[in-house]
Amino acid sequence: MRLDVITIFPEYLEPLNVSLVGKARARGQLDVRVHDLRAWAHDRHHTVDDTPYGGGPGMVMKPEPWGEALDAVLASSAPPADAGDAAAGGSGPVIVVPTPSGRPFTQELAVELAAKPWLVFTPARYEGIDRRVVEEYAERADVREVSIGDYVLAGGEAPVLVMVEAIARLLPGVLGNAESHRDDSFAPGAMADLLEGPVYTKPPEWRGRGVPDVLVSGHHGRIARWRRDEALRRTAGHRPDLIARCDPAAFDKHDRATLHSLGWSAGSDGRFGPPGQAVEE
Ligand code: 6GU
Repeated sequence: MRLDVITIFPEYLEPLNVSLVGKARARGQLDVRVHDLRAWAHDRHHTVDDTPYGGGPGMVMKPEPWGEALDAVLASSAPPADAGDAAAGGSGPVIVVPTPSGRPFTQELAVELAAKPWLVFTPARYEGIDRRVVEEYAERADVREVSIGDYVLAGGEAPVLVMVEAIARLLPGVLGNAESHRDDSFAPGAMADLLEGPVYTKPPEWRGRGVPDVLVSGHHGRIARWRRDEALRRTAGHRPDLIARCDPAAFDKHDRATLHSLGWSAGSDGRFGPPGQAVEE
């Protein structure tokens, strides 16, 4: 997979040389190219921002440097002769525009993007990029405006690090153990969208604290059941919205008993609701 990142802070992307992503690069599984946006700003001060039309606080990133940068990066790989139209899902890159006003970055989107051959990230600073840039490239490429969560960061570089790590670990051969992401929290279909419960390793006693007996019992069935109950407990506590959203058919008899023991009950549509939520008669 090829990844291009266009930024005014190339050094912010240094962590892409470390750990899982760094190793994937060293092995040739990832071709990462970080570009300095200011290389395409031609005035003496390499200006990339200007005041917003309509007034208001902050600055807006000028369209010209982004246009030249994206033209150069997109032209740096000639599509195969039989390539379809990029906007229609051909061989061109997916352009990922990090912005707090984008669609949520989810595990589902990570899986979708991990299947693409080429991603171009355009992390912005200031109040964002002149709107015409997204409009222009949406005519030539698959452009996704994406947010990593409901909080505001000073720029899109940290979100790029987050998204690249989530995507890279899904690439074949990057994680090592092919089983490793089957049980991920949020892995489609895995533990039916439950959070993962607690984990333990040696020593068997640490500062007077033991390990749940079931985990050293050797009973694989009981261990699987315990893990599922812990996942239900954790999810009910930290992300009640995920339980409420679950298809009731995803819960077996024991799941129902566990949820009931946590004070959850099924409504008229069969979906589980949290303790204290009125259940219609
Ligand atoms: Cl993608 N960018 C910025 N600046 N803030 C964010 C974000 C992105 N996602 C959540 N907050």
